[in-house]
Amino acid sequence: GPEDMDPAIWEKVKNHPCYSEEAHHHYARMHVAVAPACNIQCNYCNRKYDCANESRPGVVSEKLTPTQAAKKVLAVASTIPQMTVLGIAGPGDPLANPAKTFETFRQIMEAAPDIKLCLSTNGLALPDYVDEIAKYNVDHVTITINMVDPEIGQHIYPWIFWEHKRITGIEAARILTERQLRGLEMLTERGILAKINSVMIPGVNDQHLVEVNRAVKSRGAFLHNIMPLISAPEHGTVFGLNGQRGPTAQELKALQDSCEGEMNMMRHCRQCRADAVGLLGEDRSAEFTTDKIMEMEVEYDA
Ligand code: CLF
Ligand code: SF4
Repeated sequence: GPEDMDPAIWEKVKNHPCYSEEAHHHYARMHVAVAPACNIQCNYCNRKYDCANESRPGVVSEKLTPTQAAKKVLAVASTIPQMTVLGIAGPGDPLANPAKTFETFRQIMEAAPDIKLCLSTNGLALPDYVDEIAKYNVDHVTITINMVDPEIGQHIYPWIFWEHKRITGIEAARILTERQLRGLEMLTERGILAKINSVMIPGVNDQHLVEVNRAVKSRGAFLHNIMPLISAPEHGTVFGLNGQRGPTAQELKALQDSCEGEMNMMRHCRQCRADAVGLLGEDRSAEFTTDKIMEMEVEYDA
């Protein structure tokens, strides 16, 4: 709440449903799926769920151009007045699609300056784009960080695409962790709030996430969101096909509890879709398909 927070930070979080537990009862967020490409491979990926970069069964999201996305944002904002935050979180990595991501932000910033902009990334390209992120007044950036030890990272990430080459194994994980932590430091230096999402993968990084928590806290992360791997063969993820299990609710809570006190832990994440619309846990995306938006009377010139 406001009593235990720097007023400048409270201004940034008080109506962001992911950054404030209280706000999520009253304020809504939406995602626009403008970012199809990705620059890394995670063993838990199925490109349907985001921010979290998570894996759950579902319907493939409709991919939008920046102009369609801006139109959609205005249509939703005129229908759902509690809509305060626009996030770009996939279905790939927003910073692997920088032209589309930043053109979307530019159009929304011009057409609807009151809407807060939010971004979720795997962090590989983040150090290259922190200045651009600051330029569009993006106040909230989520980095998905699942390890700070390349020995562990090699079991989560089969490859990254980096400087025009595919890199595998420990070397790939080493570059990824360096870039993620440097990106976090750069955000902190600029006063941009950073949230860290981590996917808890039993037997792979579950013990290690306490160390991740310390590493991100010491670099100024505002909030840590440890989420369960959702793994089932029908989801088609590498982990699912390998029979890798997700954590139980008790295991997840025990880990979150052991990190609590070190820093703020998020416990109300709903592992949203790439095109989620509405309050957290509510999905109104079907009301805002491109066909329906085109029929709505929304004033917008790109
Ligand atoms: Fe979206 Fe993510 Fe921004 Fe929120 S979602 S880009 S920070 S506006 Fe939120 Fe959804 Fe959890 Fe993400 S509940 S998956 S933490
Ligand atoms: Fe999939 Fe996201 Fe990982 Fe890219 S960063 S492979 S989109 S989970």
